[in-house]
Amino acid sequence: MKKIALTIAGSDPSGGAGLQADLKTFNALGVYGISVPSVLTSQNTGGVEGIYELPADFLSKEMDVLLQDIRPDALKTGMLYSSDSIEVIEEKIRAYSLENLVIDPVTVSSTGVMLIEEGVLDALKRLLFPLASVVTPNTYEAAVLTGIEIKDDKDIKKAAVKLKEAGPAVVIITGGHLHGKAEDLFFDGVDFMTLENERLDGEFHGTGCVFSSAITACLSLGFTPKEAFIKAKDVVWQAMKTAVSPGRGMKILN
Ligand code: PXL
Repeated sequence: MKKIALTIAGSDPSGGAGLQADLKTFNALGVYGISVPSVLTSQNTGGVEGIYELPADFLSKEMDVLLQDIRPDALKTGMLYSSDSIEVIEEKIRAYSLENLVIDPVTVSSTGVMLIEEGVLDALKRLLFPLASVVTPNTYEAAVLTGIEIKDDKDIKKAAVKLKEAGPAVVIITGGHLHGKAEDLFFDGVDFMTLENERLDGEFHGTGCVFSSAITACLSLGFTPKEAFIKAKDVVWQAMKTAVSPGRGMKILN
């Protein structure tokens, strides 16, 4: 049997981000994907128009019914709209002793639409970060989560150290672009490691989702977080180079 990865994330009908992007990424890495929608969005490649959160008791039921049957080797969370959802997810991770948790602390869409309610980042930090193997904020999310204004490489490192204090085994801050390159910083409490790529032209949708789901797939396959980071960076880069434009808006990784 293949390894199994679970995504708990929002639905993006355009397939660029959210659980659809996660499932495609799991599949591309040879991992069997399962998914629990936390939120439905109405959106196309031009942006998010509407958000409908699944009620917490239904999220709870989705997870129970699935997890009583299938045990994932790794899991990730993406868009979580409310603290109620986060409380349910924390309870299930503990109840089913789930391991290899990756948290993508989604805050805002590529087009600037807020994807979370007040209090969500605090709940994420307090309830889920201590359970996480890897958290993958981008520089904007790292700044919001830590209150550190990020202007240079030193600030990114400071934010990584502060996020590590919230309990995850590894912090990866993506999308530093202070030298005109796409730079990601890995920190495991001891070592820092930076990987960089050239920037590609155009607006891409779902890079954060593909990155964090590639890490999740790699953890399910038994990679260390550092090996997962290196592989996921390459997966995103390759998928950006072969991106498609199914609609009139942003490019979608493929
Ligand atoms: O890219 C962040 C993101 C995650 N999940 C869903 C989204 C988006 C951005 O639009 O719609 C469902």
